[in-house]
Parts: sequence; structure tokens; C-alpha cells
Amino acid sequence: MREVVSRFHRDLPPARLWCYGGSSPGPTIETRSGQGLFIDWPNELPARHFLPIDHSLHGAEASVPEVRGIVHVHGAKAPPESDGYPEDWYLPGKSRTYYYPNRQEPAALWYHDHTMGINRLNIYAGMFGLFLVRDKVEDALNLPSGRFEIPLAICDRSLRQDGQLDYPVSGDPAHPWVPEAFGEVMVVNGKAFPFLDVEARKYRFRVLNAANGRFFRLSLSNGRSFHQIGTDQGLLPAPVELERTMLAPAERADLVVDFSGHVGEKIVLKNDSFDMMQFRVGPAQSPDTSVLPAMLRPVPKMLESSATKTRPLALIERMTLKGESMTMLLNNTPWHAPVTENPALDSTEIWSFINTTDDSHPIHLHLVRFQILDRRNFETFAYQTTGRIQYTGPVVPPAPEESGWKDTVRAHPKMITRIIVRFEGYVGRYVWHCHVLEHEDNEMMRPYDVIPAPAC
Ligand SMILES: [Cu+2]
Repeated sequence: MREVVSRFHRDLPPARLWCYGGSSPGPTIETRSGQGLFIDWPNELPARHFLPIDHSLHGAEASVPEVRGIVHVHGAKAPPESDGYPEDWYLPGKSRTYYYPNRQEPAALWYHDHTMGINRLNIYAGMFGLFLVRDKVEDALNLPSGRFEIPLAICDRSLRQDGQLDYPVSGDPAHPWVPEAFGEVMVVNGKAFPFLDVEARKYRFRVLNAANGRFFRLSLSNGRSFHQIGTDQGLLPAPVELERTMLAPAERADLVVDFSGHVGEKIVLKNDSFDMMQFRVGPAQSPDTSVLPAMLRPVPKMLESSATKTRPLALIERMTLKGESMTMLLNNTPWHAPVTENPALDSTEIWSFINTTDDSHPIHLHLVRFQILDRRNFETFAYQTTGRIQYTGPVVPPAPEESGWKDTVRAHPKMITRIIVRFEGYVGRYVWHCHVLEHEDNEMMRPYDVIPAPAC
């Protein structure tokens, strides 16, 4: 973890960034399924933070050192002592050696800061990178690879005239926290509105939404379709042909885009009406021998009957008398309250996110992968006043492109979103949280415990 300077654009002055290694995004870590690795994560950040800390937030009090770091590999099935618990932060001059067993299927994971109370600032400063897991089964599919497989870490940032990062504040110096931070500059792999020279052939793009709060709805400017072949935790059973795909913060999409037949064209990757980046299509230098297979990898459907427990978990927003957002809560419970979610190792549970708020919240559980069961509209006023659930719409199954293994799910406003999850791997303390980083830093995060399986 260190400070660097880097230009978002050739026409802008260098900006101060915090990152892993020497760039933001940090180096893409390539791993093989079943091959564990150790990573040292020395904190070499400077003594002062350069973004506005809110000392009224839990865990970021004025008594706590302002520069702290702790890394979490998002989507990793890692033991608790290597998972990056938010309160386990350490100071400049210190380091941690973490162990990642990688006993999990191939997927595009990502590493990022997870420090209590300042996570949104550290990630906004640039502290994230990709962490790819591969295996023989995936290799055998002959997907586009090598220089035809490209990670795209997308986010939005606000930049000042001098090219420096600007993080929004509320206007109240005692409580600078804002409920959402959106930027007007679209940034892909650390560059504002970049272009990429591509050949007229198939490419595989490992897309990560690394934004603090922006949801991206990606499409191509020529209206052509592409194929989504994977989601957060790996390959889908079969490619899904799409004209657009949605990514909430922390979600990933594995896309195959075919540029053949488009030599000479400039195709823009769009987020609705915003431009993200441009592909400049040139002739293929060699025949495209890669394949878009009809079938990718089986995703056995988890049955509701395998769950031994259903946890109703309300997502709540608390407002001031003036109607401004104060905080958002999971299960109406702040971070420091005792653990309430304590699944047994190797048990299967259904978690039912009852979203009473007007926002979509991307909910992430550490350690595990899960499947989305369904979403359904409900009467929020009746729920908030009586606790009773009255459905007001039909059961909505997950879209085909989210019907694989997930680690982050969009809990839509005024809907109940249900996931099914098996708690495999390790006993110990983890966290689950909203991945809108402003929400996460202001109480929308809870510890949970995987407890030993009961003796038979
Ligand atoms: Cu949220």
C-alpha cells in the first residue's frame, strides 16, 4: 500500500493516488485453483490522509489514527485470519502476511481495502486490483486468452481542475459523510475515457465495477449484442446473449465481445448515455482460434429444501427530521451490536433481504458463494408498521446472467430478495455488508460467525 502519482488523462496533471504496488488498479494477481499463495501486504502509506474523514462515523473517531489499511480479497474462500476483518487494520510501517488457499472454482475476484470507517476513502483513493483464479477445466474451453483477455476495472471519479481526486462532502464540517458519491469522469483501468486498439476477433473482458456507489448498465454504441459467460463467482452454465448488462458496485461480468466484421469502426462501451471507453477495431493479425462454447460449466441448482434456516433481514434507512439520510442498517442493527447471524459450518440457509429503502443495495457476504432464488415486491408501509409481509407482485426469478454463482446481490428497493447459501470452508468471524461504500462505512455492515457444525 503506497502513495503514487498518476495521470487519469494525458491532458490532466498527475493526481495523487493510493494503491497496491505502483498503480491503480494494482497488479492483476493470477492464481490457479487449489494452489495456495501467501501475500505480504506492507502498509507504506504516508502519515496523513488526503480525503475528508468523518470522525462521527463508528470506527473513524478522532482518537483513531487516520491512516490505516487492511486488505480483503473479495470473493475469496479464505480463512478468517486472512480475510481482512475491518477492525484488524494496521498502520504505516506495519505489514500482514495473508494466506489464500484458492480452493474454489475459477472466477474474477478482486482485492481492495476494507478499513473500518474509511473504506470508502481508501478505495476511492485507488486501493483495489483484480485477482483471477483459473483451472484446467476453464483452460480447456479455449476462451479468448493472453492479450485477447483483458480485465476492465470501471469506476467513476470527480476530478478537480488540477487533476486531483475530489471526494464529495455534505457541507457540515462535523459530519462530512454523504450517502452517495458519484463522479462525472468515467475511469477504466485508471484512465479517463480511454481507448483500446482491438483486432477484428473475439475478446474476453473481465469487467469489475470498482465504483463506490455507481451502478453501470453497459452496452455497445453500435447496438450489437455480446455474450456474458460468467458472473461474480465464475462461469455461467452457458453463454447469455445480451445487448446490455447491469453491474452494481463489486459485481463482475465475464464478457465475450466479437469485433470481427467491424474493421475500421470505433465502438464505444456505454453506461446508458455516458461513454466509458472506445474500442478501435483493426484487422486481425492472425486467425481467431478461440471458441465461445455452447456449454461452459455446470451450476447445480441449490434446492430450497436443502436450507435448514431462513433469516429475514431488513434493510433500513434512518432519516433526519429534515429528510436527509443519517444511516442505513442491516437487520436494524448497528455494527457494534452482538452477532445475530451465526450459521453452522456446512449448513445451507436462505437469507431474505427485506429492502424497505428507496435504494438498490448490493449485498455481499464474505467467504461464501450463493445463488439468487427470487425477488418480489412487498408493501413496505405495512411491514414497517406491523412487521407483516404482504406481497404486491409476482415472484421474479433472477435474470439469466445472474443465474450463476454470486457473492454480491442487488437487493432492489421495495422488494424482498432471497438468496440460498451454503457456509463452507471455515469456522470463524466474517462480515456481510452493503457494497455501496458510503453505506458500508456508515453502519450498513455486520459481523457474522460461522460456527462449528453440531455433533451428530
Ligand atoms: Cu446500501
